Amino acid sequence: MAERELIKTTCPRDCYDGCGIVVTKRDGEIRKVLGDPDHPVSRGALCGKCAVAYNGAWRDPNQRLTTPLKRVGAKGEGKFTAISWDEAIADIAARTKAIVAKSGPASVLSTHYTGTCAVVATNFPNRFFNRLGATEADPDTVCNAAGYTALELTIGTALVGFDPRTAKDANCILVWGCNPSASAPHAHKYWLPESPAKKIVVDPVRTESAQAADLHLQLRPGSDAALAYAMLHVLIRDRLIDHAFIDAHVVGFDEVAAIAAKCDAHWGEAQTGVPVADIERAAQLYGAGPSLLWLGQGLQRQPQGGNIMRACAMLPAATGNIGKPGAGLYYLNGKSATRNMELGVLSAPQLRQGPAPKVSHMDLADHVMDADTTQALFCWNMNIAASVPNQKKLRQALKREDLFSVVIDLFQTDTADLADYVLPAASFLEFDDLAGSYFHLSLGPQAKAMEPLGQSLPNSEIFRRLARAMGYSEPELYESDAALIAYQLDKFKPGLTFDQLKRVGTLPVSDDVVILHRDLKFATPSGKIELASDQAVKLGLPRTAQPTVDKPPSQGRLRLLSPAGKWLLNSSYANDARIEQLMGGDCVILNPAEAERRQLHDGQRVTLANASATLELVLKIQDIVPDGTALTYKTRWPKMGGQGINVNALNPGLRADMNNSTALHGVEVEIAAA
Ligand SMILES: Nc1nc2c(c(=O)[nH]1)N[C@H]1C(S)=C(S)[C@@H](COP(=O)(O)OP(=O)(O)OC[C@H]3O[C@@H](n4cnc5c(=O)[nH]c(N)nc54)[C@H](O)[C@@H]3O)O[C@H]1N2
Ligand SMILES: Nc1nc2c(c(=O)[nH]1)N[C@H]1C(S)=C(S)[C@@H](COP(=O)(O)OP(=O)(O)OC[C@H]3O[C@@H](n4cnc5c(=O)[nH]c(N)nc54)[C@H](O)[C@@H]3O)O[C@H]1N2
Ligand code: SF4
Ligand SMILES: [Mo]
Repeated sequence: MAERELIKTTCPRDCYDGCGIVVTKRDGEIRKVLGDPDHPVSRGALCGKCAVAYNGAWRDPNQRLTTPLKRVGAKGEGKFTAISWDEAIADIAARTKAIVAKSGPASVLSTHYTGTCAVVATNFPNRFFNRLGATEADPDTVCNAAGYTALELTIGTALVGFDPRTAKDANCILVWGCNPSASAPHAHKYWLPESPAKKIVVDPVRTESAQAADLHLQLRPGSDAALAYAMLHVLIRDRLIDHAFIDAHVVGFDEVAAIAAKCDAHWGEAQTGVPVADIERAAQLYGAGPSLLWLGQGLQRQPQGGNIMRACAMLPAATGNIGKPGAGLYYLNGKSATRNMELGVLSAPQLRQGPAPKVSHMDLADHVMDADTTQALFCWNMNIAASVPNQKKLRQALKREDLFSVVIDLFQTDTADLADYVLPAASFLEFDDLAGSYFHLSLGPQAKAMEPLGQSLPNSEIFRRLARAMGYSEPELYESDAALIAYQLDKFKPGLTFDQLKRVGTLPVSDDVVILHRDLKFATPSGKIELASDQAVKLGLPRTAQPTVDKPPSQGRLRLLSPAGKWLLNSSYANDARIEQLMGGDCVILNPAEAERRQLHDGQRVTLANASATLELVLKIQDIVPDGTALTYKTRWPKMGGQGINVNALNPGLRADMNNSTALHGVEVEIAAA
C-alpha cells in the first residue's frame, strides 16, 4: 500500500482570503495541492487560479527556474547559461562591492513587493539591503500607499479594520471599490452571503459581487468623494447622525457637515451618475447600522484616491459605526497591528547606518534610466516589467548595458529576461514560514511539503549567502528561519510552536470575535477621528475631504480600469498553460451604447492608445461598465501576448493625490478598430 501523508499549509499569495491548504503526498511525492476542508475560509477548495497553478506551473520543473543563470547574450536577448550557486553569489557580491565603492550604496536599488506574503520570505531580505544602505523602491506605491496616508490622517492607522467574524452582527455591509468576486473569492462565496446584513457595492463595474448585492451603486470612476458627501447629506437630513459619538470621538464634523449641506442627493446624482433613490437607500441602510464599511484597494488607485478614502471614512465617523459589534471600517488588517506579531524586527532597521532613500514605483523607470542614481538593481518578490507603470521606458532602462541587475523569482519572467543574473527561488511548498490573510485575524503555517525544486532556495537563504560573500558580520543577517518563525509565533500566541501550528493548521488570534477600535482611542494628534486635519494641511492637503470628482475623459477618450481578474494573481500564473486556456484572449470591455457610438462590434480587434503606447486587444461588449469607461484586467506577462507590452504600457505613471502612490485606474485611452 502506498503511504499517504497529508500536510497542512497556507497560501501566501497577496490575497484577502489566506486559504488553508492540504498537500497530499504518496510515497513521498506530492499528488495534489487542495483546499483544507477544515479551514474556515477555504473549506476544501482553493480559488480556481491556485487550484490550477499549484498543481501546474508551480511544480513543473520545465516552467520553474532550477539553477542560477548568468547572462551570456546582449542585455534583454534572453540568453543565459547555468552556473553554480557559489559562482553566482561570488560574482554578484564582487560586482555589488565594486559599485558600492565607486558610486555609494544608494546607487543600489532594491525593488520588491508581495510575490509572497509569507512572513520571513517577504521581510528578511530587507536586512541585507538595510545593512548595505540601498535605495528602496517604496513598495506600497505600486498598490495602496495613498490609502495608507488617508486613513492614517483620519483614524491614525490603515492597518486596523474590523474582525470579519463580526459580520454576523451587522445589518449592512458596504463594499466600496473592492471586487471580492475576483480579489477575495471566498469572501464573495461565503462571507458576504452568510451575513444577515444587506449588502451594498459601490463600483463602476457590475462585478459578480455587485450583481449579488442588494444594492449596486454604479458610479462614474473617480466620483466617490461626491457620493460619500451626498450620502452624508442624506444621513444628516434623515437624522441618522450619532451626535454623542461625534461629540466624544470626532474632530471636524461641523466642517464637513457645512460642505455636505450643499451636496444633496440630486447634486449627488449629477456628480456621480447614481440615481437619487439609490443614494438615499444606501445612506439609510448604512445609517441604520450596525454597518461595516470595506474600502477596497482599487478605490484609492485614482487621481484623487486619498481624498476619496478620507471622504468615505466620514460615514462611520458620522454614524458611530466603529468600535462595536457589527461595525467598523476596514482597509487592511496588519499582522502586527491585529495579531500581536512584530513584523518590523524582520527587516532589522537598526542595521541601516546612513539615510534610507526611497523612490516611488511611479518614478521607477526614470530612476533606473539614470546612471547617476542607479548602478545596480535587485528585484525580488516582484515582476516589475509586468506590473509597474511606464512600462516601455522601464524596459528600456532595464536594458542599460551598464546597469548591473539581479532578479530572484520562481519563473523566467519578463523582468528576469532583462537581468544579468537570475536566481531561482523556492516556492511556498518548499520551505517553512508563516502566512495569513490581511482580512481574517488568523495565522497559518507555511509548511515545507517537498524539497526545493532543482537548486532553488528560499529568499532568506539566498540573502544569507549574499551577506556572507559581502563580508558582513552582523548576526541579524544570519538568523535562521526557524528562529525567526519561533519569535513571531511566540508573539502571536505565547508558547505556540511551529509543530503545534502545523498540526492544527490556521489558528484565529482569539476564540471570540475581536472588536477592533473598541477603546475609541485613535492614533491621531487629537486621539479622535479627524475629519478635519491640521496634519493634512502640513502635508499640503486640504483640511477636510473635498466633494470633488474627476473630469470626464477628454475628446472622446475612455477611462480605462484594469483591476484584478479571476485567473491571474497580479502577474502570477500568466505562464501556466491551463490558466491561459481558461482565461481566453486578452480583452477590453465596453457597454453596448458606447460600442455602438464608436461603431465597434463584439469580438473585433481594437487598439487602445495614448501618448504612452498602443495596445491591441479583443473587444467584448457587455453591459457591465458605464459610458465613457473601458474595462480590462491586470496583468499578463508582456512577452505572452506577442506585443511585448501589457496594460501597464498605457500608464505613464499617474499618481494619486497622496504618497506618490499609483492612480492606475485614472488612465485614459482612445479606442479604434485595429
Ligand atoms: N494595470 C494594473 N497594474 C497593476 C495593478 C492593477 O490593479 N492594475 N495592481 C498593482 C498591485 S496592487 C500590485 S500588488 C502589483 C504586484 O505585481 P507583481 O509584482 O506582478 O506581483 P505578483 O505576481 O504577486 O508577484 C511577483 C513575482 O513574485 C514571484 N514570487 C512568488 N513567490 C516568490 C518567492 O518566494 N520568492 C521570490 N523571489 N519571488 C517569488 C512570482 O513568481 C512573481 O513573478 O501589481 C500592480 N500593477
Ligand atoms: N484574482 C485576483 N485576486 C487578487 C489580485 C489579483 O490580481 N487577482 N490582486 C491582489 C492584490 S495585490 C490586491 S492589492 C487586491 C486588490 O483587490 P481590490 O481591493 O478588489 O482592488 P481592485 O481589483 O484594484 O479593484 C476593485 C474594484 O474597484 C473598482 N474601481 C475602479 N475604479 C473605481 C472608482 O473610481 N470607484 C470605485 N468605487 N471603484 C472603482 C474596480 O472596478 C474593481 O471592481 O487583490 C488581491 N487579490
Ligand atoms: S490566492 Fe487567495 S483565494 Fe486563491 S488559494 Fe490563495 S488565498 Fe485562497
Ligand atoms: Mo496589491
